[in-house]
Amino acid sequence: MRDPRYDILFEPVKIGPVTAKNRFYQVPHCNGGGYRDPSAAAEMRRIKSEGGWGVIFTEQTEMHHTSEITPFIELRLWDDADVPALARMAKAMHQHGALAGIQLAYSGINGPNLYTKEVPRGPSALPIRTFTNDPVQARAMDKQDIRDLRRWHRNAFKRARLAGFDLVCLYGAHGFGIIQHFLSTATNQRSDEYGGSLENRSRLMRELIEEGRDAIGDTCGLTLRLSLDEMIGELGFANSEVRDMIEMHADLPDLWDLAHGAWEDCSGPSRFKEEAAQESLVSGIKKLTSKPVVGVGRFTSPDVMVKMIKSGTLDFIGCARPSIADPFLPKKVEEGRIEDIRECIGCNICITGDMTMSISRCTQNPTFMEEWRKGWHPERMQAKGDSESVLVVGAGPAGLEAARALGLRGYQVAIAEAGTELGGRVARECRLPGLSAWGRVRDYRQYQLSQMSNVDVYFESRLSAEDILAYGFQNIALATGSTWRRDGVARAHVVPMPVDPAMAVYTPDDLMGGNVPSGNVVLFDDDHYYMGGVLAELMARQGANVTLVTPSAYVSDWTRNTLEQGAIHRRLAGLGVEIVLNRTVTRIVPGGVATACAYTSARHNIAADAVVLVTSRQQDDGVWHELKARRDEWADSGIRSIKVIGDAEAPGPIAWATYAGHRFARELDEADIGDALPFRREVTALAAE
Ligand code: FMN
Repeated sequence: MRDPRYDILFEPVKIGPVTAKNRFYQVPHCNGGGYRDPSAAAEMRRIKSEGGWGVIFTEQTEMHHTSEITPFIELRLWDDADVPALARMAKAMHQHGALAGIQLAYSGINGPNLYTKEVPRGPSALPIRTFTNDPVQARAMDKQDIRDLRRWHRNAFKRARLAGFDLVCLYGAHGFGIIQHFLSTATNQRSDEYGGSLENRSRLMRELIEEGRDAIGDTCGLTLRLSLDEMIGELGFANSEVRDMIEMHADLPDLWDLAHGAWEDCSGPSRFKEEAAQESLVSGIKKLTSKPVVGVGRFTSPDVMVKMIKSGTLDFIGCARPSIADPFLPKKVEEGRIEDIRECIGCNICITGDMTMSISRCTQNPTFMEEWRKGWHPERMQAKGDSESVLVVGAGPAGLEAARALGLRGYQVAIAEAGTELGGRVARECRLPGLSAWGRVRDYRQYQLSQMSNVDVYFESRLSAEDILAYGFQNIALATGSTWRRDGVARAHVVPMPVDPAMAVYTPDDLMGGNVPSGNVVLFDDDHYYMGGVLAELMARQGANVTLVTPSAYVSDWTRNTLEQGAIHRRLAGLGVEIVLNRTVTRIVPGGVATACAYTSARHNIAADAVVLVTSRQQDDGVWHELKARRDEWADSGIRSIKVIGDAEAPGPIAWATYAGHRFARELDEADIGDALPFRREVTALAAE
């Protein structure tokens, strides 16, 4: 039963000619699938319809071939051939009563056109502004180009309508859309009627919307997505001017969709941004227009959502990441199952699917983008197979997810944890600066397990191979985790690095265990994800004088894929951490470290009282090897299967561990598929010769 205080979230709201059944609005988000995996993307959106969202959008859809963002894989609406796949997506969104929305993007100076080889166009002749700094420039559009662009938009609107969408959103946010490029004096340096005054800079936007309305007719709503502040200083389209523009064109679109800054500002990870972080920037805008307003802010708490509506700040609760972590968020609020919400942890691993052109993952929801590929549902598991019992050894993210999903299937599950708390690495890492929300990986599963009568948890149970053989469980999952290496082995050193035995050498496990060095500390980061930067922050906050040395050209290099690399660099620099890039620690010597430039033979020593090695991890798989060696005893012990999963198999990010746990649970007792591909995929059909 729904708590009446959440009733307001379930009121229907009109968007132009259509009505959303509630205020839960899934804003556009890509998923790494796009045009390459349209069935996977469509099924992912269908699941959100089942989960109760009132509005569901596609990701950005390239609306014309003269503006595309290869290598990133988004949707395309280049010509009629793209309509059927999009129609399937719209149908999937509709299945449980959501409004289906498509976001149209003309990327202007954000589209390098690496695939189509077309010359990019923008309001002014400027270099393409992409993550990848492509050596390409856009030419300034003349009047004919603008007329062409308006016609292309009308065509795209008609195709979107043909595909069955109820809402079309023009993308003018995150520095990614041509509308923003015209609105901002940073990118619009024109002197004709499309440049100069705010009225002139918004002319193209007005023309596209007015003409778009004629093209889509009166059964489809038209929305506009803008950033609340471009966040690039004086020349940018700043919050005050955004407000002026909204006041000037108050009722032009059917809804104002207010995102923020560049993508990294808008999708700020929990390490740097709280829930509802944009509240002050969006507050008051509703008073400038009679049209509904949607805003974002990693909303996972229904109470915060209610506050946003009741305070008159927003009409719709926009969610991207929370809808990925829990596609059933609205349904759970509706059914009064608040504790069952699988809250987004704000790690931004979902974004890495897009950034690495692979396919998205979610730490909390391992079924994300596997709904079609593997037939995985985020809330349901198939019934158990023909065995009865499973012992899960280790209660880190892999073990917890395995136990939860196995419990749902109906197995008798015992989870044996060597320590005194659940969570494994998550329990340790969520105590590091900025990572407290990561504890939700544990909290969600801890609560779910507490509700299952067929799952028992045992603490202080460090099991030996002997114990496991004696206990009589039919299936065993070994999720025993990993330990950070103390010998420096990773990428720069594939064999142990020379270490002076008198020097104090620490690993991330030492620091997470409370053993934090002070004085002059060198941290060598050859891991390149978040851990090095987080530990440098921890030590600096505790007063150490930290020098972070990394062979990479960026501090915490891989976090460019989670859009937080800039924020990490800024924070460390602000804390006085000295950042030494393109340099390797070659050995630990008396009184410090010897280093070498990554490119030249330049060498120098850095003095240090202590050295922290953030390099790689070693699997804690001793029990697995013992059990493997005793394989001929398994049958007599009643054991049908033993599998090592998660970090104990091969260390990776937390999302890899929850995925491994989930996969183990899905595949237990299932038929062996041999050499067959373990997922579905789409293969381009070639015409027969
Ligand atoms: N915003 C867009 O306007 N178009 C996109 O295609 C798009 N892709 C995104 C992909 C991912 C994986 C994520 C996490 C966000 C994306 N965004 C995109 C931004 C979101 O729409 C949203 O504004 C932002 O993530 C903040 O909302 P949240 O806190 O609910 O995630």
